[in-house]
Amino acid sequence: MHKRELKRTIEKIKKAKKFLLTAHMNPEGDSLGSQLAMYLLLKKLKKQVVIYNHDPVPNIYSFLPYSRIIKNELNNGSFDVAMVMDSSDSTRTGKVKDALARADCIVNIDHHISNTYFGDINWVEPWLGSTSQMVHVLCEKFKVMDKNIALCIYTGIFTDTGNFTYSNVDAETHRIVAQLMKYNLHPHKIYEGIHSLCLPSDLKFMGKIISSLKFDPQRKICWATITKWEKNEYDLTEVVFSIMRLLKEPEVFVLFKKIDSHRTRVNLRSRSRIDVNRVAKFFGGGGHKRASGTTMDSSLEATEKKIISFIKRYTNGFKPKKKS
Ligand SMILES: [Mn+2]
Repeated sequence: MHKRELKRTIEKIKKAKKFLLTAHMNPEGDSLGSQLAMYLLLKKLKKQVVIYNHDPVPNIYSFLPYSRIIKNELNNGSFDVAMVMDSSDSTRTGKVKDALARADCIVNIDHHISNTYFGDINWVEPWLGSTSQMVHVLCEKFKVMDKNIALCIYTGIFTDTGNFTYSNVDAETHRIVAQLMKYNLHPHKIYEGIHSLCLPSDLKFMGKIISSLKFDPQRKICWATITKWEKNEYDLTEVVFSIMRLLKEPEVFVLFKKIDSHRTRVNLRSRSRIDVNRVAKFFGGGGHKRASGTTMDSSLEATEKKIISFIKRYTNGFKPKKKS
């Protein structure tokens, strides 16, 4: 834990009065969970707090307490502190970036290894599984934990660890979750709320993706290309990866989504050895060692070629075990 930056964050929370909270675009469990937990913490300390996000809250996360207070528009006004949660770069906050300039101090609270240290205070813990876990540290410090905060933090940890299955899960993750469970949370309800919203058309679409999977067994890469990605309320990205992960051998998983004829979204995942943040970074993106992404200004076919050949080179020397 970065003690000095944590201490500076705590001092700011104590001294400042007006707070702006935000996180990255395309909100998910950790960005929403960490913002709402921070909101509730600051409210308990009698602070003025506004949450302002680029995108509306997806329906699947509307169960999070106070999710309705998140604003997508903001009037003029200034802030003592802007807290940017779960964002590797201030540009990832989208239109909120302009409002950040109206704060006296930017506190950057994040766990992405690709973080650019854009804040005045940069509390960045790349080895932690979620930003929500960082907010948990603050809630313990200020002794404000309650059922609503526990639900927000649980959701953030749960989603950013792939339902406690990623390699960023450790004993500490479970210790925290054990504490949160004292607040009478219902993991099965949270799971179903987030994961059981597929439509029959979604499953048919998944079938198409699965039948088009490609493999490089030597380099242990598995990938799919999608020419028509429906942006549904229910984001199928993680579902595709969880299906790919059923395969025993691959180390790297890639999803290529065509945006238009010259733009392609690339999502990367790895199991335990390959640092996909480095791959994404090389192509102008970023993220975590085990989960990252980038958007490229090239066609689906050209992007697929570039990324896969780069990963092949990157994993060169990464030979499958010989059968004895
Ligand atoms: Mn996160």
